[in-house]
Parts: sequence; C-alpha cells; structure tokens
Amino acid sequence: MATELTPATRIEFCRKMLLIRHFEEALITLHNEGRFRGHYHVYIGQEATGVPALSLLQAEDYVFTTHRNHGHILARDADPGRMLAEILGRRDGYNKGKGGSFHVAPVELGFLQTSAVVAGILPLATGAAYAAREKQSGQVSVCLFGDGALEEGAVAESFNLASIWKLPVLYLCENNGKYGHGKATGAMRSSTMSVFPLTDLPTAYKIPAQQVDGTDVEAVIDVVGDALKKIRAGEGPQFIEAQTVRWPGSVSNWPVLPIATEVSLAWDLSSVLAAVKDWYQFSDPLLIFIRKLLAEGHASKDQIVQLEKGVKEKIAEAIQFAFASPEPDLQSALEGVFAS
Ligand SMILES: Cc1ncc(C[n+]2csc(CCOP(=O)(O)OP(=O)(O)O)c2C)c(N)n1
Ligand SMILES: [Mg+2]
Repeated sequence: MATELTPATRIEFCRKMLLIRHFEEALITLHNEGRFRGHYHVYIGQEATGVPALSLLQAEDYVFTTHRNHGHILARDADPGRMLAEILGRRDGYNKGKGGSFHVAPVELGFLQTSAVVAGILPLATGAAYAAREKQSGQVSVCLFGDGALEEGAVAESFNLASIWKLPVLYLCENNGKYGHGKATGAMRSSTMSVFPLTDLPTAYKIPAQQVDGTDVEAVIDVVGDALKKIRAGEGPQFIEAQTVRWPGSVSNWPVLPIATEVSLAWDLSSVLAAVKDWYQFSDPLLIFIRKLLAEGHASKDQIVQLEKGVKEKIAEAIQFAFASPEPDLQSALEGVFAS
C-alpha cells in the first residue's frame, strides 16, 4: 500500500535532493579549481534513496555511513557550511576538521561513524544495535553501504550476529552497479559478487530482504517504512537493496562533472551531451522526481526554479562560511584522539 506524501513533504524532499546535488557539484568545481586537497566521493544519483529513507528515522536513531556520506548527512539536516568546513579540514567542521570528507560524523545528528573502509561500518552499526537492544532504548541503527561492501568478511559476521540476536538494525545497501538506462530494478548483477541477486546473501542468514528502485522516492518510503516498522516491533534485522543506475560522473576514481545540473533539465535536455543524455533522461532520481511533481500537479516550474535558487544561495553561503573558517591550531592535533 503506497504511502501518500503530503505536498509539503514532497517539496521538502525536492529541496533536500537539490541541496545534495548542488553541494556535490560545487565540491567537484572547488576541487577542480585546486581549492581543497584529498580524495572524496559524491552522492549524485542516489539522492532518492537517502533523502526519503532517512526522513523516516527518529532523532535518536543511529546512522552509519560510508565514503558517499555527504548526501546522507545533508539528508539528516546537517548544516552545509559545517559539512564543507569539515571536508576542507577547518575548525568549524563537524569534527573540527579532523575527519575530512571520509569521516564526517555529526554525532548530534545520530551519525556515530562514517568510514571509507569498505564494510567497516557494518560491525559498528551492528554493535550500536546491540547496545540499543541491551539498553532497551528503542533506537534503531541504520547502516548505509554500497554493493561492493557485501564482498567483505565483516558482513558475514555482522549478519550472523544481528540475525541470531534479533538486533534492531536496518542494512540499507545502495547498489549503484547498474550501467545504462531503464528502470533500476530486477536483474542487477554486481561485477564483483558471485551472489545474485544480492538479497540472497542476507536471506541465507535469515534476514528478511527486499529490493527497491532507489530512484523512486515513494517506493523507498514504502519499503524502508515497512522495514523500520518490523524492526521497531522487535522482529530483528532487515535488509534492503536500493538499486540505482550509476551516475556517469562516478565512473573513474575522481568525480567528473558531465554537466552542471539545472532544474530546467527536467523539461529540456538539449544542452546535455549525447554520451550521458540517457542517464539524465531515464535514471537521474532528482529529475525523475521533479518531472513527477510537475506531472502530478504538486508544483509548478516556477516553484521548482525558485526552490533551486534558494538552494544555490545556501550553497554560496556555505562556501563563504567554510573558507572563512580557520585551520585548526597545531596544538589541537592530539585533542579528541585518545579517550580520556
Ligand atoms: C576495505 C577497502 N577496500 C578497498 C577500498 C577502496 N575502495 C574505495 S570505494 C570502493 C568501491 C566500493 O564499492 P561500493 O561499496 O559498491 O560503493 P560505490 O563506490 O559503488 O558507491 C573501493 C574498492 C576501501 N576503501 N576499503
Ligand atoms: Mg557500488
């Protein structure tokens, strides 16, 4: 049974997806201009998974994320200025500039850890679920990770214990492995996993598993909502495979921007190069959602244009804030490193 979203929720989802898209694109531009160092990954193309999924959490729930963390953290209402300051290694970053892009962890938003070690967060998220269960706090632990993580041994250990102990954990696997275009459900083989479909893996551990089109906001709300309900009812861990088509800018080691997103691409793709046009036409979750809002009469083109304008202003402020933030003092290098 599909959940009916309120008009305000639809607009808020659109705003958050736009915020993530423009944040990530601004980051690519800043990096290309040599304004920050270090490796980073972006969440472009997966916005319709993280935004609706994380909107269903309670404030006190835990979230664990991976090398594509920016979108998840912004989806939980992080301040984009403090996010960027962290990525730049500045003092006003969420972790005083010590985490950088790969380890941004705003604990106040429920992010106990971000780890770019593929699958590194699965045991941590499982452990947090164990703690929540022991404390009977009612908290749920949500673990977001890529399809590549399923290759790692830590996954087997986590699934096994979560299943045996019926822990309140949601394993939300973002499978961005599909190339090409078309609806992102069904036959998605991972190039590095012998298991197919991926849901067979948690199923072997008796963890109920569902697939969802990760570009479909409403479908994500339904499937994640259902899984969270079961977890909160004490039924134990749940697994979801959210399938998306990989953004063409994420095919090499560093993100490459094929075109700067404008909401007008939702109704006019004439400026997009033929080589990447299919993705923006059929697979871009942001444009898919905007087209749906327009087609169903939830918003006008002008409203969407104004929404984007506001988001761009927010990003410009965030950039100013982050670059104005000082670098940490040398004397603070060892602060927060050891437990006291
Ligand atoms: C343990 C470990 N091995 C290798 C890497 C290098 N690495 C970084 S991202 C990545 C791909 C991960 O694939 P997936 O989890 O599907 O995420 P995606 O980048 O596709 O979103 C790899 C192998 C790493 N960070 N950690
Ligand atoms: Mg992947």
